[in-house]
Amino acid sequence: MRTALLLALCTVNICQAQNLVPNPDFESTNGTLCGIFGPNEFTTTANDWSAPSQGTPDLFFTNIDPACWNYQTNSTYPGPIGLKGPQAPRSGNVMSGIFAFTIDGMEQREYIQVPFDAPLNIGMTYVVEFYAAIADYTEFGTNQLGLRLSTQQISIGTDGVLNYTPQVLPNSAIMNTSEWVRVADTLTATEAYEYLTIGNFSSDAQTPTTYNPGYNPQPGTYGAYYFIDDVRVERIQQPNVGQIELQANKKQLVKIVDTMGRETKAAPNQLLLYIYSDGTVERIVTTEN
Ligand SMILES: [Ca+2]
Repeated sequence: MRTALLLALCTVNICQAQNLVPNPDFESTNGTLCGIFGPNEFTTTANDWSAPSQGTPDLFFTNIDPACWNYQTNSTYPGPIGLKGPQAPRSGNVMSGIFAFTIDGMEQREYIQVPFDAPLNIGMTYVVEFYAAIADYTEFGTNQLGLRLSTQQISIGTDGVLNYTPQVLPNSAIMNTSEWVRVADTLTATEAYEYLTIGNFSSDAQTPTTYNPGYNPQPGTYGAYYFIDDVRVERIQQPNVGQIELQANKKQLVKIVDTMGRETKAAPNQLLLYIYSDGTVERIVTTEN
């Protein structure tokens, strides 16, 4: 019976979880852009996403001229600005990249922000995740690359620190130059969040840095730079068996009929109609044997 009830509820809405982040993989863009991104260029190029500060996030493409600074994976751009290092997007042809930290004391940050397709439901549980890869040639890594959920857009008019507490942080400094690292948590929504922002929300003094052995000192390779791809906020399919049985127990089963209306007994692997004392009817196929 438990399996049957779960199946019945599954058909209503529990099994319809979906990623609430539009353009979660950065593949939807308003054309391509060759070069280092200036003010507003991330916002005008990445559909749905925006830069919430004067920091200038980048997009990296595999389908642009290899001589572009932001071509991946092996740009032939000669300088003078240093390359970040080769990294294939985790998905498709496009990924984002942000400074989580620049030069100690400068308090410079880059952030990316996106509105959800629909607000989170208070009390519901969600998986919240993004993938990050440290740029091979960057000077440092950090454990402060986080994700902030908010009910409203957050922004500042400088390239400084957004002073908020992120709900999601990595367990340790992200230092893996070859593999994408999943930064994720499972959260129960306490507010009807409508936005997420990714970046470092701590001051320079509160940002531990770990030296990256692959650091290639060039203009623009100082600090901590991370590639970002594949962002997800999705309600967890977690039928709460206790709750379901409680709901089911409020009403009494009157009878079970088959699709021809003949009263029958519960049986596996066929569609049966469960008729309850409150007039409701559940169409149920059990998988129990
Ligand atoms: Ca992608």
